[in-house]
Amino acid sequence: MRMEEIFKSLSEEAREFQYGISIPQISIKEVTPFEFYRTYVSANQPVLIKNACNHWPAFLKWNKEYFCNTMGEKKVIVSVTPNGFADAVAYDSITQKEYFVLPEERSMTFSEFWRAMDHPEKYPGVYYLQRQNSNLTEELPELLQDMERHLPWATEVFGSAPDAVNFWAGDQRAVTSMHKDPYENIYCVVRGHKDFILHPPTDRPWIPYKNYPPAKYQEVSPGKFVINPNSFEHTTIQLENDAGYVPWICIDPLQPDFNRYPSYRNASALHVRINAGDALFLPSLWYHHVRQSHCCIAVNYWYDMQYDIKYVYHKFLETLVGSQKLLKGKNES
Ligand SMILES: O=C(O)CCC(=O)C(=O)O
Repeated sequence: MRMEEIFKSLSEEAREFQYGISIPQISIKEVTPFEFYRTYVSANQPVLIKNACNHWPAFLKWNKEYFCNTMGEKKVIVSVTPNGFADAVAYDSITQKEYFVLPEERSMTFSEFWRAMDHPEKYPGVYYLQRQNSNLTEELPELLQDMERHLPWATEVFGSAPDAVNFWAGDQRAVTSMHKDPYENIYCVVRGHKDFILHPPTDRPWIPYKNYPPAKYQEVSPGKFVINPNSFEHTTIQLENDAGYVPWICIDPLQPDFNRYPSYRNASALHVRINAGDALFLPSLWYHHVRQSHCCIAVNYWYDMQYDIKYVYHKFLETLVGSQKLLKGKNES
C-alpha cells in the first residue's frame, strides 16, 4: 500500500468511526462531567454546548454603551492589520516574499477601539482585541464580575483551573487563519456569532505547512501599512523553529488553492457556528479557522492538554508526514 493510501484510510476511518460529518450538540445540564470527559474529551471530539453562557450577566450587559460607560477610558492593546489577517501568511510586494506576519499592537482606550470598529472610514485597518495571554484575567479583571472566572463543570472535567482566559472582540473583517493549539478549548460566544472551520488531527497529511520568515505589520502613515521583517520580537506562543522560521499552514480553507496543494482535497472540513450564549468544546490539536459577525464578543478558556497517548500518536503522524515530505523533496508537508 502506498503511503498516501494509508493516510487516506486513516482520515476516512476517523470520519467513519468517530467524527462524522457534523458537530454534535448537547446541553451541559444533560451530561455529567464524567460523561463529558468520556464522550468528548477522551475521544478528542468537538461538541457544541447550547446555552453554556447565556446565564452570565455579560450576556445582557456587554454592549457598546456598557463598555464605553464603565471602562471607556481604560487602555487596551488592540491588534491592527490592513486586511483583518493577524498571525497569518502575507505576500510583501516590496521584497517579493511571503512572511508570517504578526499584527501591529496598539494601545488605545476602549471607547476608541469601539469607534474604530464602528467607523472604518475614519480608522483605516482592521481592529481586533485578541491578545491571547489570559488578557481577561490579566488586563480586564473588571469584566470578571459579569461572567465565570472558570467553568466549574469544565474545571472538574479537566482536573484543574484554566491556564488562560481570553477576551475577544472584533470586526467582521477579522479572520483567524488555520492553526492548532496545545489546549483543550471551551470557546464561549457572548455577543454575535463565530464560524469555525475544523479539521481533525487525522487530516494532518493533507494540511500543508511551509516555513516563513517572521515579520510584523507597521502603519507608516494613515492607512498605509508595511510588512516589517525585522520587528518580530516575542509572542506568547513559541513560534519560531531552530532556523528562525515560523512553520505555518499555507492553505486558506475559504479559497483553497488546489493547484498548489492538491492533497488538501482529501481533507474533510467540519463547519460549526457558535451563536451568542453557546460554547464550543474544541479539543486540543484540532485545526481551526475562525470568522465572526460584526462586534462579536467571546471569552475562551484554555485548559492544559494531557500529553497522553493521543498526543504520542499525533507526534508519530507528524513524523510520518515529515518523512514523506523529505522523500518527495517538495516544499510542502
Ligand atoms: O476567535 C478567534 O478569532 C480565534 C480563536 C482561536 O483560535 C482559539 O480560541 O484558539
